[in-house]
Amino acid sequence: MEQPSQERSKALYERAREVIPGGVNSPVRAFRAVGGDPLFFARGEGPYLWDVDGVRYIDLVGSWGPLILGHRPPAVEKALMEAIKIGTSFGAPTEPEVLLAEMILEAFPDMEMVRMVNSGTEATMTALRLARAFTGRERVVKFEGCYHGHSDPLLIKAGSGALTLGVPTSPGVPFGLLNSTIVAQYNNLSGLEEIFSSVGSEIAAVIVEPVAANMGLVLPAPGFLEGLREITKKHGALLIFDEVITGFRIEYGGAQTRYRISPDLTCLGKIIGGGLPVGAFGGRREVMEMLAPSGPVYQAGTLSGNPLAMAAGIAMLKELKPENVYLDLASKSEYLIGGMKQAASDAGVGDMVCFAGVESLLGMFFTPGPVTDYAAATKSNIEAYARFFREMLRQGVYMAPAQFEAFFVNLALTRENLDSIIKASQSAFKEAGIVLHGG
Ligand code: HOZ
Repeated sequence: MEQPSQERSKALYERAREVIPGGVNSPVRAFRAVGGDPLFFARGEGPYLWDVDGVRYIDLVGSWGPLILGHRPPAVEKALMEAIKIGTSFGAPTEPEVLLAEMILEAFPDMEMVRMVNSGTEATMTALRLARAFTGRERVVKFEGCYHGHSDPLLIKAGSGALTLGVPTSPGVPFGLLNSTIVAQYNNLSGLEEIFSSVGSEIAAVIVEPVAANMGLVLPAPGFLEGLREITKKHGALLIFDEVITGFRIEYGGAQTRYRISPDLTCLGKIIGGGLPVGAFGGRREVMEMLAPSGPVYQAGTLSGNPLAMAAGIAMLKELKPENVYLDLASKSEYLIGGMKQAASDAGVGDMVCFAGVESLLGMFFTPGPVTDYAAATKSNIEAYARFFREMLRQGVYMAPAQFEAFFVNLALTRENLDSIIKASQSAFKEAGIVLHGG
């Protein structure tokens, strides 16, 4: 199968490897899991990305989720242009921070206060510190295959790039933390109950992706999130929802609104900055008021509440507010997943592939499934995914360059784009079938 020219990407990759470890600033981008060299992108517009060799791709990654409106949505671009005229960073309070905080609290009715940071990693890292301080306990529970950024206590049995590269527990994480982070199985409430019945009084918090989207896409089983709420409440531990991917994505108020669960703390990320570097965490007032300067728990940052990120976030959330936005996203997603299922079945691999989706957050495994946890997710045939990915790319569709990620539908995708993706998947599933059928 002939690939479009990647001459300039290759040259840039060569240069990059001299000056950036692995040639990339975030590991999954290196294409190690799918083979070939990474693409370097020149620009994006609406549903498309163009690489530096001028090849156009329909984008199903959307900067790993935040680009719900597609690339360069006019409202966000206009807000950024206005903001840039005023100044790019003050390291001091500004009005847009207050407005974005109000908008977030309106979207998440159980959140009473919110603090802006610069990334999802910072949000989850600080949420844990806060939970420890609030409860006076040290240990935290996370679920195998969930990814909450790359702070030490959370880089244990982690998903996403860590799983893709085969280092779910990274070297460099202090040995002592292996004891303070307890790893449980996603969707297994009895396992969690056992943990709590033996060391419940030491557990400060349970942190979870309410829809796990970093080991591929794994949905919460009915009752799982309710069970987490019940168990944590019973034992006086906090429940932290990492909604970096699901917040404002699966609906305006995130997974907690959809599944009607009220966590104690919520972490948000890039979506609330329309793709600019930003994160936030928020929750109950009595917990949040422990943060400095109201309380003693320290967290700070010159770029926290950065005016450009705030302006982009406010514009983005305004665009997401009308109700039909999520209906439109859902109908595009349904159409896409229906077409891809049909394509898999036409290619003779329908019973060897399983799909999952919540609104515009989609996933696919090359295993019959069901995939309910990390062990099942890692049964996916990653060579089949790699072949599928390469054929999609050859046909101009850019998907996540790793099996253990989700894919994301955006509002800029037209029916014609969706049909092109489905058409490309017909031959991509055939390619994957060569591996799946042992050819
Ligand atoms: N680990 C991120 C996705 N879950 C990838 C981030 C990136 O490469 O930009």
